[in-house]
Amino acid sequence: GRDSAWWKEAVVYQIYPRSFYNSDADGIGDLRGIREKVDYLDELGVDVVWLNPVYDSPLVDGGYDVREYRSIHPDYGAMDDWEALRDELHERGIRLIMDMVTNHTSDEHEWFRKSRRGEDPYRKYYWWAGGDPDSPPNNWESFFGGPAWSYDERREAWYLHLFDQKQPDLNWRNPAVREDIFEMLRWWLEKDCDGFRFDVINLISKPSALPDGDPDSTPRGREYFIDGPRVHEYVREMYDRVLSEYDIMTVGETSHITVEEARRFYEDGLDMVFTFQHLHIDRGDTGPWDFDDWDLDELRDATAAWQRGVSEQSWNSLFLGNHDQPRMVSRFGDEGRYRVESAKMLATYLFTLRGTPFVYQGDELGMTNPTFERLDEYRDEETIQQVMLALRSGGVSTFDQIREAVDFWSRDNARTPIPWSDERNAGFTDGEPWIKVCENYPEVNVERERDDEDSVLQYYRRLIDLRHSTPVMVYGRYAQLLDDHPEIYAYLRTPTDGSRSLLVVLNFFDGEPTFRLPNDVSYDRWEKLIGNYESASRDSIREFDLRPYEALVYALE
Ligand code: TEU
Repeated sequence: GRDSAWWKEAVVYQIYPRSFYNSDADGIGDLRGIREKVDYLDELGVDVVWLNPVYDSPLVDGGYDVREYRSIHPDYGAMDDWEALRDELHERGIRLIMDMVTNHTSDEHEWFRKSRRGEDPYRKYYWWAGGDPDSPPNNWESFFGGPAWSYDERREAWYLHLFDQKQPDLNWRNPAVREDIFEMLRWWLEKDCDGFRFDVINLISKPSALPDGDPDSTPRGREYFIDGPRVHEYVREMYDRVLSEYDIMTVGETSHITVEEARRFYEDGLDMVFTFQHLHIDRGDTGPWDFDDWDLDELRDATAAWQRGVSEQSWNSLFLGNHDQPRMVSRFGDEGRYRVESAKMLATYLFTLRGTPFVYQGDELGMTNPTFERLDEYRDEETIQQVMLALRSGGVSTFDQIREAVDFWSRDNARTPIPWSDERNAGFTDGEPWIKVCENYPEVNVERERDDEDSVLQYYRRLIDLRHSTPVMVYGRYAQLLDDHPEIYAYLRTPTDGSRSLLVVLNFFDGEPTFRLPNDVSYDRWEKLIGNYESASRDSIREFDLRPYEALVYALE
């Protein structure tokens, strides 16, 4: 049954392979590199590894442009390296889930090459539309900026791409497309992979009429392709025909989704989805690269909506960062003076809510955004395209004018190599790294944090242990306290089975506010389970002052 399941109790660790560890001095992280570091994952205590795409690909979008689903890109190794990694992980009891990109393929995928030549049975594998080569079929926009349509000279027709023009969207209305995808999923499951993270799964269905979108929305057309008309039918079919036959974990990436939609995906058979409301609180409204201040009310409201609306009825994922987002400590904490304290506080938030926590590689070290000095230090295609668009549109005339936005949002913030030591290139490679290393690696690195009891890394280990040994941390109900405190986020996790409750108190800023436990919360005994400062011996937890970014978890009996 789904009431208690291994994936609810699991802690997931996300690996961006290009930046994890380089075993052969070509400057690019690889599968053997990950294998050499399996001890590290084991010591950390994680249960599942989610691997970002490693398939054969022209790599215009970090591998989210798949050329061949059943093979490994030579940058990362070969299929036997993947098998060896899988075995090594399985020996330690760590599961391995793959990133599955099924909304689109690369334009170099065989299906698209044949489709563009009009060859059967691939002719209708993508979204083709005829018409004037000067005007696209509708006004839809790509998530990477610019029109979502490109004209293909060979086929003399337009094709749809919600991302890069080298990422044409598959036509899921065509049953043969679904059949081919299902077969490919089965192929990976038969190879003993333990599940999938489904890339942009809520974008796979589009209305066949392809109507124009509201001109004021970003990206234009979103009301038609986000949670499109047949999306649940497709996901359910995928579950019924493939996923339901295996003991696996699945998580759908679903941007801009509502609470109701998230519950429906769970009913369709996905174990959980990634929601983004809490990562929209600092987005501005004048375009994709605008940013804004956020306050604790916004974070609490977003978190609570999902805790109440999804986690209790179905199941939720918990995350504050991934390979597309700024580093969580730079964004929601303090990357300067209180880097260590705030990284630990945010981790406490992540691990004490109801749902399955996802740790993005490097967050367990308290990694920050790097400083890129020049445009040519960026590697991410989205970053480069958005900058070019801004320059071309005439809104800005130099890179420096949009520098701040790029510094803030570029996906490369999260893609710098894992700092293993304070040696050259942070011990990531003996060659030249494919992207610069973050400049604070002499301080922020694995070797140093391994030896330091007070490091962010050691705190993550303790949190993961605690989660494994404390069922109420996984299954307890979320009961919010102090509904509108501007600095303190506090909640109880209350047991469904009569065990102890948890009290979680998080100071989200650098002030020293006073915490007051509401009078209706009663208990006989209390015990501190974890916190990010030396224990103050306390006579009572009814009222106390917090230190900057302090996080405290108490068990109440
Ligand atoms: O991202 C999907 C997504 O919603 C993007 O709009 C993302 O939020 C944006 O790029 C952030 O700036 C997924 C993958 O995680 C991403 O790496 C891929 O580029 C994208 O799908 C296309 O496959």
